[in-house]
This record gives sequence, C-alpha cells and structure tokens, in this order.
Amino acid sequence: MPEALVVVDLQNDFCPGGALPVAEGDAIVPLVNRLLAEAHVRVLTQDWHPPQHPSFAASHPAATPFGRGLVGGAEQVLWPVHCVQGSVGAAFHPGLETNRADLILRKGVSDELDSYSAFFENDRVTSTGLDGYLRSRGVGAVAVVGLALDVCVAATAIDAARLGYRVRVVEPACRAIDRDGSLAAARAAMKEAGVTIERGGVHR
Ligand code: VGL
Ligand code: ZN
Repeated sequence: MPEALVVVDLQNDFCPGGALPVAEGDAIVPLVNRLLAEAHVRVLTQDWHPPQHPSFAASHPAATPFGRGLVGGAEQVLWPVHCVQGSVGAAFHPGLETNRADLILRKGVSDELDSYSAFFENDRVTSTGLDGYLRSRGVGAVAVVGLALDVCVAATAIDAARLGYRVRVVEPACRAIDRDGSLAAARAAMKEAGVTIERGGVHR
C-alpha cells in the first residue's frame, strides 16, 4: 500500500517574519521538497481562516494571544491573527514546490471551529474529507512533515494513527512552536498513539 506525504501548513505566517512564526520554519523547505519528489501521493495542507476566526485572540473581548479561550465549545490556545484566507501570510512559502501536490487541502475554514488536524476539525468529529481521499487512493501509510510539530503536525499524525494508517513523522522536516512544554506533550501523545517519530540527528 502506498505511503502519502502530508506537508502541513508550510505557509508564510508560520515562517520567520510571519504572524505566528515558528523558529526556523523556513529551514525545512529544501528537505520537504526532496521528500515531495520521492513521495507516491502528495498532499499539502493550508491553514485557511476567515478574518474573524474564533481561534484569534482578536475575536475575543479582552483576550491576548497565547492565552486560552473557548473555540467551538472547547478550550484551546488563542492565537495571533494568522493565515487569513487569501492573504500573503496564508500563501505557501515561496520555495515550496507546490506544483508537485496531488491535493491541496484547506482547513480551519469554519466560522465556528478550529482545525489543527488535517483529518478532523477540533470538535474531533467533523471530517475534512482527507481520510476518504487517501483511502480512495489506496494509501495505507502516511508520512507527516511541516509546521508546527507540536500543534498541527502532531494532531494530524495522531488522527492518522487512530484512523488505522501506519504513521511516521519525519522530525528534521518539522519545526515546533514549543510554548509551555507543548513539544514534550505532543511527542508523548504521538508515541501513545503509535506514531513513529524519525529523528534525523542533524538538527537537534
Ligand atoms: C497552527 C496554530 C494555529 C499550525 C495552526 O499549523 O500548527 N498552529 N493554527
Ligand atoms: Zn490556525
């Protein structure tokens, strides 16, 4: 069964200079391009929020970025305004070879919910359709890379494992936000879900 490469949210706003920058987020582009060249099924995801998205601190009275608040009835981190639909920040990093993509999946598009995972919105039930796409392509395994390792990459990998795919995260092709121990927590949750974390040894 073929493996799909899922490149999560390699967008300007998650790279240095963006609205929600991940340290060295842009450094993974060459390796991601190499992985794309070798992959059988290639999926790119794009965080793609409406301008007043409830995951933005600015959409909540008196909230500040990186505090917590209710989004779609569940508590989560509230973020700076990022990846607004159609903005330069929501565009892919210009070095990413997007022409190779079989599928570009946009997530976080709802006015009510956020979506860290590429498979389900954060209510854990509303599907993005990715599982159906991968199954129809005969995919049995998924490699996940991109930004941010401790948020959307981890959520995507964990959901893929729960859905029955063999899952590996290629860590040298990821970078993390890592606030308040979020990277250690994400690593533990991925291991618990049966995700293989491949560490390159070069980057950390
Ligand atoms: C992400 C925070 C908010 C991500 C998306 O792609 O990891 N993080 N929205
Ligand atoms: Zn987002």
